[in-house]
Amino acid sequence: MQKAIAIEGDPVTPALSPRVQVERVVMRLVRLPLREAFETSFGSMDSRLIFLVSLEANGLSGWGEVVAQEEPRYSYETAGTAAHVIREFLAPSLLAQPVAGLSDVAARFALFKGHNMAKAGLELAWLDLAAQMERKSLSAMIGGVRRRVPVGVSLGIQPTLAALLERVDRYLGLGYQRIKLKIKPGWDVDVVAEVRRLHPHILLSVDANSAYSLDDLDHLKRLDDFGLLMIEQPLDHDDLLDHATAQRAFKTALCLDESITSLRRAEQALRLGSCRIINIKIGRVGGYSQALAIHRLCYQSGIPVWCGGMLESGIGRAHNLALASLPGFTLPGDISASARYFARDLICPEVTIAADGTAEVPAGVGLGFQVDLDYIESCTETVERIQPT
Ligand code: OSB
Ligand code: MG
Repeated sequence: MQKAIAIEGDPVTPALSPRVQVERVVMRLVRLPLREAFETSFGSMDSRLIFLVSLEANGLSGWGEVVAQEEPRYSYETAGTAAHVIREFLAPSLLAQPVAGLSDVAARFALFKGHNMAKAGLELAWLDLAAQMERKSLSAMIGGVRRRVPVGVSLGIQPTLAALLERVDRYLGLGYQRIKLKIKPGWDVDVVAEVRRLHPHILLSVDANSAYSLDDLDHLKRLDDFGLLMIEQPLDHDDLLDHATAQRAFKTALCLDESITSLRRAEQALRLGSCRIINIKIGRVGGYSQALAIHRLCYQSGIPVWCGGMLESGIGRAHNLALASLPGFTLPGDISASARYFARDLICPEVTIAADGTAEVPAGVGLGFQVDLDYIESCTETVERIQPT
């Protein structure tokens, strides 16, 4: 899979000159109802609190999304911790002096430990702002090469098997190239067996969101018989060692999601053999700077990557489309159509999936979508503006 596509050292920073004084950081909470509840091994949700951040400078607004959820179930961060860390630490460090580029943003944030989703929200907003200033798309800013990206769908745990099978049919009918089933103890081998029996040839994967331990290895090994594309994050959210033990026991590739929180963790996972595939989520790894570095590492190591999702609004989704346009993103991402989750999205037009199971990478300036400010206003719960003191 190694092809001669050059990956620049840092395509994002050098082009931008001069330095930009960010005038204001705006945090905004918007609640969007989900079209149906989304259940994983760590819980169920029926609405999504969307955390938007924007950076204002020279009459422009760059938009990002903080993907932390309301409760610390997927990760320790919450919308509340992210607001605190942005308000008290990250926004003041950005506002303190003119910003020279993405690596400058990353260097300022590196002084604060953890809180990757908070950092990522601001890195996203920064890149949109920088892209607008350079009149480029996000994809062009980061060296993207694809104009369309393959996409799959993530199907939550359902009340009945029949409900799941109906959804599998529905999303295959819409063209999605890969079906990912959320699993947990009691909703795993039998469910996968039935989906596989009915669809012998589809790209099929499972995601346990850390619901198992090595004690379950004999049970999980039964998943090895279904020709799965991958088994995502079966074990603890911060584990690499047990996953390495598990990967040695499986024919099927393991994929890490929760455990990959930085370039360093990705390097360690590859060294240990903890997985053969990596799910890159910009939010989980702290933004574009780390996501690009992990992509580069995996590309050079022959490890396929794909773009994960966090039930983002169109603003986060636009950033995911840009990320997935990089050359190493060879597997379908969790970048479904806006309509898979929301009756109405925060951008115009919405993200759509073509019948061939691909989504277009916007070529327009910045996000490449219009931010629907009127609609955002109408579903905003709180707004907080942070200015230099
Ligand atoms: O583990 O990939 C995950 C959603 C929320 C938190 C974690 C995950 C997910 C998904 C949905 O699987 C992906 C999406 O369609 O946005
Ligand atoms: Mg996952």
